[in-house]
Amino acid sequence: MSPSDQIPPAGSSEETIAAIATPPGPGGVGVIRISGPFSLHIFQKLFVPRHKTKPQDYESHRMYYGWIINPDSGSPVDEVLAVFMRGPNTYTREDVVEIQCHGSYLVLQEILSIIMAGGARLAQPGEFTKRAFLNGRLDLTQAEAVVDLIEAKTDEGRSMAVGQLQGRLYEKISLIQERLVAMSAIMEVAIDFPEDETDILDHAVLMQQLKNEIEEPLIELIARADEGKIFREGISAVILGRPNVGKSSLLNTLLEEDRALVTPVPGTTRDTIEEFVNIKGMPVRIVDTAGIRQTNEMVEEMGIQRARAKLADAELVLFMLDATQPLVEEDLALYKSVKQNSRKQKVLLVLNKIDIKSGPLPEQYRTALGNEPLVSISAKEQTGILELKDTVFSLITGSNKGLGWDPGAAVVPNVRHKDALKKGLEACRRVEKGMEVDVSPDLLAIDLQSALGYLGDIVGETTTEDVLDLIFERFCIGK
Ligand SMILES: Nc1nc2c(ncn2[C@@H]2O[C@H](COP(=O)(O)OP(=O)(O)OP(=O)(O)O)[C@@H](O)[C@H]2O)c(=O)[nH]1
Ligand SMILES: [Mg+2]
Repeated sequence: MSPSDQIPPAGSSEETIAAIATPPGPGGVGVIRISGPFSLHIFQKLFVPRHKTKPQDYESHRMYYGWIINPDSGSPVDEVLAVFMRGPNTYTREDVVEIQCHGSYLVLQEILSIIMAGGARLAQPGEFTKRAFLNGRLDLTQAEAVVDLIEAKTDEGRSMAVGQLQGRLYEKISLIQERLVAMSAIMEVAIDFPEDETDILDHAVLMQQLKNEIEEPLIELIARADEGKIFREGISAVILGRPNVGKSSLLNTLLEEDRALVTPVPGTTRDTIEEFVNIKGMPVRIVDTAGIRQTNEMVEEMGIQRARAKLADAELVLFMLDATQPLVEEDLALYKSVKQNSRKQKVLLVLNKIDIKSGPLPEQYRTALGNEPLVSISAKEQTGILELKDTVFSLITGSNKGLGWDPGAAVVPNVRHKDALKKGLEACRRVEKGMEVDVSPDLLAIDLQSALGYLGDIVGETTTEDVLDLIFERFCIGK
């Protein structure tokens, strides 16, 4: 039978999938990826190589130059370079073809639709990586690292993702799994030979092993997850203050570009504006908002509502004051609403325009604003910005010395991993308690198995389909 007789029905895992792998918009080069058993078959129907090549003669991992032709009309579509890679030495472990054409969205769309007419179906987001995982090329932590790497916003986040992609978390988890398996094996022997149970189960020794070799590494990983979260996902900081204090000027200064409109007219910013800023390796989403005051103007009022809504999402409030003005009722009312907000964020007072009026904080401010940390800056002259960044960093991380660990070398679990690690740790602690009161080995074995199950969820051995779907939904199409 020729491959064309065998194109599998829709929905089968044998289906060949295709997608545009490069982002939309014009670019020098665009890439289309095809993966599955019919990749080469589909490809050779639409590709005319410069040097005539029979389908069976395509060499794996070799670049071919030629033209993509629409097989129906015979008309040329684009001049391309293409590579056929025979599984299993590919990203998905399946047969893969990658076509590099000119980076025009129309060209890419046209080639993709010809490929689909040839028998492939459009890949779902993350489906290439999901296949790589299902075919055993990556464990689940490595698959997740692919998204982290694509989405990393700072060097620290990037190096954490690379470490995980290299399998560092997987190795750590595997080692703990091995130790749990060894301990379970001892339990099994004790269950099988109850008369020798006391010789086999030396609880003092086992408990020590459990603590040192299993629980301690778990505790260490859990702690690192909290520190890592802010570098992987970043935090959100909202700039709040009454009109004209210089909020948009601060956003622009932090971004080092004229992102938001700045004018002397109070009420300039109407919508919220959000951009990422790298603060000592921590991706911080800075949200500039409409100055908050009483207004009858509908658009401004909508902006103010948005500003208040953003307050609820933020981990940090940069509460901005104008050093050239006395505190007014509007400042105080706003400050009060920040403090009463249920989220109880950290607040940093930012006293702006010190290029016009410097000096210590007026007593009136301190009495009204309590003991919040304060930095004095000039958004316009860009003074005090380093101190502002340092203070933001130490408020969030609780340290002013920088990280204290190397994200490139550390193993940093994410929130999903942390959750499973904690459950695994709880199961181990149940084993420990059980040993203290001499419960029977079959009960200890149950908790050991449950700990193993949680670690299996992390690396993808026992993860449920729903969780897998959630993880791969985060990917873009073509990855
Ligand atoms: N001298 C001085 N002027 C500043 C400073 N920061 C902002 N300004 C000026 O203050 C005015 C208001 O600045 P914006 O950044 O638009 O203030 P805003 O808080 O975003 O104002 P709204 O969007 O209306 O709420 C502009 O004329 C800025 O040039 C500063 O540090 N020093
Ligand atoms: Mg503004």
